[in-house]
Amino acid sequence: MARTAHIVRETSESHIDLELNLDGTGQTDIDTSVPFYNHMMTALGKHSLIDLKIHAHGDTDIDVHHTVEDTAIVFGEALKQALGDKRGIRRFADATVPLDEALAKAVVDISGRPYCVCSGEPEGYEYCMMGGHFTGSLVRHVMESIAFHAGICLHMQVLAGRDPHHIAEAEFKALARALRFAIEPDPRIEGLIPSTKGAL
Ligand SMILES: [Mn+2]
Repeated sequence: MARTAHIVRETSESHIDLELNLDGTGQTDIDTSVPFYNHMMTALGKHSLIDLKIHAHGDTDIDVHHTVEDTAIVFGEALKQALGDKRGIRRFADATVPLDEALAKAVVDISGRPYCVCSGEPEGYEYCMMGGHFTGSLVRHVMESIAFHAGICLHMQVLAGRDPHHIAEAEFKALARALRFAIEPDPRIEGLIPSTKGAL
């Protein structure tokens, strides 16, 4: 069965049209109207090997917050939908990714239980502005929104870093790499659900 999803979400604050294919090659078509976020979501698609199309716009004249958060919510929902009953996946994975001086580690469990723990951001990271419009605080907000709406457990640790752009990009790439392996079919358990409960 194709592991794909297409979700359109419209509110008074944003319009999100998102399509993904978990068994892709990392092809992306990302236009969220938020340049720095385009860069991050492109990296997420590229390094997770998820084909990802996102066309989003919203009330960015107020602040990019709504459009960024709502895009993350829809990405999480689409991930959950495309995973279906999670049959045959590896389920657990971790990845530690550097970007020059920055180093981020992501650990995921495609558990069906939403949880997110983020740690290690350097002092003041949340107030840093990237691309003139994207604050460091949004990185954790995006991670939480994805985890909660996908129904996955995500631990994100910033292990090192000074430049906020490097730190954010290492976090998105670490998530991408961890997701890539966690959602990948495990040939040793073909068709089985990787849980002693028999359901995820
Ligand atoms: Mn918010």
